Amino acid sequence: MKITVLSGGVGGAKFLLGVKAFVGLDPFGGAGTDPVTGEAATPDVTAIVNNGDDIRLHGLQVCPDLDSCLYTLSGVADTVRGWGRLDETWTAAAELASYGAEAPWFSLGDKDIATHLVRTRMLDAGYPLSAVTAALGAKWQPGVTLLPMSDQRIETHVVVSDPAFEPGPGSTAGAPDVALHFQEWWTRYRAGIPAKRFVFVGAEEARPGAGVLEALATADLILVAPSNPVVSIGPILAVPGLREALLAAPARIVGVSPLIAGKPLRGHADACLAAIDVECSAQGVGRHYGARSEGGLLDGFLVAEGEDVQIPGVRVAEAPLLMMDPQATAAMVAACLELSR
Ligand code: FO1
Repeated sequence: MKITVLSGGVGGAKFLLGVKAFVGLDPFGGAGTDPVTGEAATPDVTAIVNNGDDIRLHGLQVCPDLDSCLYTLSGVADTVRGWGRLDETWTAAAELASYGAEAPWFSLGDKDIATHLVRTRMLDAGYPLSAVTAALGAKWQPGVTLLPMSDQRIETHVVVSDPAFEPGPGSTAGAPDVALHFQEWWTRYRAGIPAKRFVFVGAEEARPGAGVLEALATADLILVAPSNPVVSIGPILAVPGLREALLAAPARIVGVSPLIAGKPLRGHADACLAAIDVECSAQGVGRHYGARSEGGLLDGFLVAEGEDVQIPGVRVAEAPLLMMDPQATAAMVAACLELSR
């Protein structure tokens, strides 16, 4: 069964571990080999991954959500820190900070830098991000086809009141608006400055990445991971042509609530939802996504137990949503499949 997942962030990567377990793969292993031909099996699972978090730092292209998938799905992610590599060291980052180099609030681990060097070298040689991601996957064997939502650069920027604003003596002027790169808002300010709006810079000129439209057209089931609806799923839906492809897809589309009792498990989905005036609840997110029968995204929506959620045009079911381990997450996927029938 071919499953295509819209995914971003750390939650999305953890969800993909469960999707792999659900289709019978070792969650931390590769796609295995075809029992007949003995060749590497083509993964049954494809993830369309947000690359709006990407940032160019020290001349390197960093793709946090794609790297979360690569590292998590091959078992080398640091699940305590929540991002980056296990057994990481920070020698280069410390040296960069000692030079006063840019963005000391965004630390690149030494092992992680190797990924960015290889990726940047290939991008500079003209390879699209989708080809670069496939090349990195050859080493990591994530067991899932990882597709950037777009091969063009899209950057999420966050409009806030300028945090560095110093009113002049006697001046009563308020702080002007500034656009921060998402990563500065997310890591330097911990999403602590109210976001006035999110801008997906470059989205208008972008197109779906290689393989994305096909992954939606050929899926037997499309899942929306319990990722941040605004800054992980939002940028994916902002790529021209993607919403239309989702509406036209033959497969059912089932989302998983990223909130339990109105709280995100990690990250700052609450701050993001507040910024777009969406209630921080499963109902709020479900209605924000909307029913596909009315031009929205969902046919079904899986919410945590005990949540009273009604969304016109969307079938809702309850299930335990704590992704404690791949098996627990696989049970969530089974519940999504049930909903899709
Ligand atoms: N998150 C932090 O809170 N602080 C960091 O210094 C940081 C560095 C970093 C480097 C590479 C990378 O792939 C991710 C990194 N993250 C860091 C996490 C990142 O902000 C998030 O993973 C996503 O962008 C949010 O989904």
